[in-house]
This record gives sequence, C-alpha cells and structure tokens, in this order.
Amino acid sequence: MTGRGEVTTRRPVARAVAGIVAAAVALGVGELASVLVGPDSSPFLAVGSVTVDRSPAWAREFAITTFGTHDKPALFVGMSAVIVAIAALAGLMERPRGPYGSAILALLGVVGVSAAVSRPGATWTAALPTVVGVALGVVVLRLLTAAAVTPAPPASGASWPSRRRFLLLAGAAVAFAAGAGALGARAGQRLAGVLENRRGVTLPSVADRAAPIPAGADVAVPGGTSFLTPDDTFYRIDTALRVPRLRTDEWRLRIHGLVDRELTLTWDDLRRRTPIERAITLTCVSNDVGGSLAGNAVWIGYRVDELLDEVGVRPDADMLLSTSVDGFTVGTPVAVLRDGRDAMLAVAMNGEPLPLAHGFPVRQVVPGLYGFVSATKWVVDWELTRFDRAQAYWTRRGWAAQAPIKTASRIDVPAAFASVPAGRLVVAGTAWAQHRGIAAVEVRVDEGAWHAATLAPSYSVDTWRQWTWEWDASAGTHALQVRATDLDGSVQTPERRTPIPDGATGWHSRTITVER
Ligand SMILES: Nc1nc2c(c(=O)[nH]1)N[C@H]1C(S)=C(S)[C@@H](COP(=O)(O)O)O[C@H]1N2
Ligand SMILES: [Mo]
Repeated sequence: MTGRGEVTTRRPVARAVAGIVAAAVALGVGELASVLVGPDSSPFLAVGSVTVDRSPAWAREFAITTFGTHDKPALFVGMSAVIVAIAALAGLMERPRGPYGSAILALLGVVGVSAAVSRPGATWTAALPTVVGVALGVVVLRLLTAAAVTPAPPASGASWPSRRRFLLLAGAAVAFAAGAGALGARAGQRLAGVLENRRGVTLPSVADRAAPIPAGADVAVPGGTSFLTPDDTFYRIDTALRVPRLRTDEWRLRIHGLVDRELTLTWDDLRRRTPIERAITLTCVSNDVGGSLAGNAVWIGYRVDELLDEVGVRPDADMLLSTSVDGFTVGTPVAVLRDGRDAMLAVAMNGEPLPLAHGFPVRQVVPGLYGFVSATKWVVDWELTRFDRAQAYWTRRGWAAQAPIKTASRIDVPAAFASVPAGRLVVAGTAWAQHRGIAAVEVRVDEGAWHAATLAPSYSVDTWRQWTWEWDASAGTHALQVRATDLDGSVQTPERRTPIPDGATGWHSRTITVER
C-alpha cells in the first residue's frame, strides 16, 4: 500500500514527463486554435515575437553573430528549453489536492496571453488560443500525474500495470499535441504566406475611373448609413468555414464549356487586360426587410463581357456556372453579363486588394443580381452551360435559379423603439434597386398619407441612394413606414414575403416613442 506522503515523492521522472506532455498539449492546441483566430495569436509564436521585439540590441547582435540565419530556430530551441524546464517543474509540483503545477501552467498562460494581445492589431480574441490550450494542458497534467502515482484498479481480474497505463496516456497526449501543432503550424504558415502575397499586390492603374462621389451622397445624419461601406464592416456571407487561402501565383481561371476557344487565365494574364473602377452595391438574397446584408464599395476589376467575347460564347449557352476554389457554385445568366452592365472580375475593394474574406485574389461583382447568383468569391472556374443542364449551389437547396435584386428601402434613423423628444425629427435611411435606380422614397406615419422623402444626389443606378425626411413629431407611440419607387416607375410592393426563394419583399417599418 502506498501512503499519501509517499505518493507525492514517487516517480519524479514520470511526473516531469507529465508536465512536459501537458505543456506540449497546451502549445499544440494553442497553435491549432490560432488558425481560427489569426496568425499572431499562436502562444508560442507570440511569445517568440515579443522576445524578438523586446530584446536589447546586444542580444540581437549576439544571436545573429552566433547563429547567423539560424537565429530563429535558435530562438525556438531556446524557448523550448525554458518551457520544458518550467513544465517539468510543474509536473513535479502537481499534487492531487495542491494543483501547484497547474498554477505554473496557468502562469505560462498569462505570459502567452499578454504576448498575444500585445501584437499589432490584436484584439482580445488573440487570448483565446492560449486560454483553450492551457485549459486542456491542465486537464492532461491532472490526468497524467494521477496516472503516474496511482496504480489503476485491476480490470476483470487482470492487473493493469500503472506504468503501461501512464505510457499509453502520455503517448496518446504527445501524438495529439504533435498532430494539432503540426496542423496548426502548417495552416498558420499558409495564411501568413497569403497575407504576405496580398501585401505585395499593387493595384492596377485605372483609366476608366469610378465617377466621383457627389457632395451630399452621404446624408449627414448620426446613425445613418454611409454611402461607401468600409471593408471591415462590409457584410460577409459565404459557406466557407475557413476562409480560402489562395495566392495570386496559384490563381487560375479556367474558362470552358460552350465556348469556341477554351482559355486559362493566370493572375498576370488578367492583369494585362484593361481594368475599370466602379461603385456597386451588393445585396444578399437572405436580407430580410430592414436588414443589413447590403454594402456599397468601389471595385476595380476586368469586364466579364470582354472575357466572354474573347472565348466566344456559343449561342446555346445561357448560363455562366462559376466555381470558387472551395467548390461553391453560382449560376449567372449570360444575357445579363453581356447586356452592357459593369459585371467584373474584381481584384480590389475600396482601394485595397480584396480582403481574404471578400474573395482574394479574384471575385465576381455583377450589378443588379443578388450575391448567390452573381458574386462568386475566390473564383477559379467558368463553365459556359445552360440553365436546363446545370444547377448552382443554392438552387439545388431550394433557392431560385435567377434572382434580380428587388427594390428595397430601409429606415436607419431613428433606431428601433427609440425614444425621441417631440418636435423636429429627422428620419433617414437608404433605398436600393440596383441597375434600375431609385426614383422616389416615401415615408408615412401611422399608416397616414405618404410624404416624399428628400433623396441624396444619385450616384448611379447600380448603387443605393440615401434619403431623409423631416417630421414635426407629436407625442405618443408611432409607426414609421417607408417605400421606394424605382426609375421604371414600379412602387415597392407591400406584400410580405420571406427571402426564400428569390428575395424578401414588404415595407420596412419602425416603431418609436415620442416624448412630450
Ligand atoms: N465562394 C463563395 N462565393 C460567394 C458565396 C459563397 O458562399 N462562397 N456567397 C455568395 C453570397 S450568397 C453573397 S450575398 C456574396 C457576399 O459577398 P461578401 O461576403 O463579399 O459581402 O458572396 C457570394 N459569393
Ligand atoms: Mo447571399
């Protein structure tokens, strides 16, 4: 029988190993989790980077003169040695009733978290990989130290030697840590490579520039929708659990199917063509009445109609089936792509290469069609085909095959259920009917008479249009309602329909309280 006092001193090697394995699990899991959060959030790399940034000049000199170009591996070896020593100590100090070793791991976690959140551009989420990793590390430390000191109860008569049990557990944990770490490191390197590739992209110089934005296109109402949507607040909708990572040198667009001449474009081939720049408002078909799944950006890209002319579209082709690098597909009517509108293969958004989440390096932008039938991100394949032959991703799941954007209008100010003082009240919002254009917006209160809103200057038929309306608000609870009319003269329908299968309809309304 083993006495409690004896337990705490037994098997120092196994305990040290338990500590080291636990730290390995923490680091491996941290590495893997950092892939989801961001390349600078890996605890190991973050601590390494902070060490590099904070080390005095003489230390760097010493590292470079001693290790030359191997200074980075040398740093990693040095860090690993320190971590192994501390982790072994943690293993030796862990007690069933005194989790001193766990506390040491937690302290290492604090170091990792402070390093990760101090990296440039980091937010609090950078702490997550370390926190998750250390939490799992502590679990492993508890399990392994327990296994190191307590013989397992005999199972079905046979005795299960505790050494074997320990080795099995430790081996499994090491394999897990190594797998997670290697997977994370590989994915992290891939992401870092693509981000570096993106930083190196220079924007094409454009002769055919977007029209300047007229003064007043942005209504100066606090809480109103800005005419241009910055990349970081632009809505993002896609089926990608992990953002595809594709470098410009890997990118190809294969154009095939019902064409006279197949063509495979590289990034350089694309860049040799003549670009255009346009402001275009994108909208998601899933946007419900009053929803925010719409955004307006200035895009630089290459005309789709010119590329289609180059390959020679056969007369029987009526669909462009585009496929993204992750297999997502979109079907777009060839007629729409060739009717003169500014459909493009975009490479830039708001003066920057496309953000990874918005399709880097190349995506489609087609004015007037919902994103699911037009806006393929990370696009790598174009097949000219027919609507009676092929079905795209969302059409197979019950959505329409064709889906022009429906006229919509939205109240942005005042906020839903806002309380406002009686008197002069500015109501503001946006309206869109891409490729038809907005002719009028009207507002009414409590289902009374419609009043014409003041429209901001029109930019183009392919962008949304902001509006304001002033009301002498009287006390009480009121319902504001808005409707738009497009330049074809069609008034937005009041009929409420869900986004499925081809876009929501109905008037947006907002209830507010006016204080006396
Ligand atoms: N590869 C790919 N492209 C895609 C999608 C997708 O799921 N995968 N979603 C589409 C949909 S439904 C919309 S609304 C737009 C959204 O583009 P954004 O995320 O840049 O706003 O992308 C389109 N392109
Ligand atoms: Mo969408």
